[in-house]
Amino acid sequence: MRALVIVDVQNDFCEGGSLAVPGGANIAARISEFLEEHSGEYAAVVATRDWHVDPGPHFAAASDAEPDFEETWPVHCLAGTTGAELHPNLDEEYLDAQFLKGRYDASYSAFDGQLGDPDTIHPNAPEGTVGPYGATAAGAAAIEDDALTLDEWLSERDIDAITVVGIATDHCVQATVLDAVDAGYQTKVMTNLIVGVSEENSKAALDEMEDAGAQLCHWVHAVG
Ligand code: VGL
Repeated sequence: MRALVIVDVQNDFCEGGSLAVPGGANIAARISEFLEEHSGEYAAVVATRDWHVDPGPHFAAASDAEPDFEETWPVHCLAGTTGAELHPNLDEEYLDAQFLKGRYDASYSAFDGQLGDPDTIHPNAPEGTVGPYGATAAGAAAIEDDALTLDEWLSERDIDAITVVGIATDHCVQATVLDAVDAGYQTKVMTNLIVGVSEENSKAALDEMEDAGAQLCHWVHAVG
């Protein structure tokens, strides 16, 4: 059984966000079109979200430096804030679960994610902000201590194959695909439903994913 894993289609990674990847908003819309046609072919559809509170050197601001856009980044996707919301072009109605990653580290891979409930305001949610950048305390608390990992959640559903789409080809998509292959999933990447930070690094990332054993494929939109 196969799941679709939608990686980090969040406001901060799209136009207008703090770490905007050009083409992000368009990819969000294309993924929604794909879901409309094909969501029924997947045993599950899940989304990941970067969900930072204080991820150490992942934020250049931690060392008062400028981001290099390869290993250090502008502040982005703070837990509980607008920048960490799924982009409005992504149709959430198809999502079976969301996995949150990176509260206290970089966590590029979806397999670092844990099941979370980020958009529900719980009556006992803590108030105010937490950490140096303004993540909300409620957001930081949106992952239960014993929350399932993505791998556990997929295994419980006998899912042994995944297709990956989303942002960014040369970072979180790549890390997710390489981890998926390592964990034994039959892994596909849909090359026209991803977008990268750097064109050159994205090409290299796709080569690396293919060399690792992932299958590159693309969505052929139904005509008419
Ligand atoms: C990502 C850079 C920094 C991603 C996350 O989602 O690919 N890229 N943090």
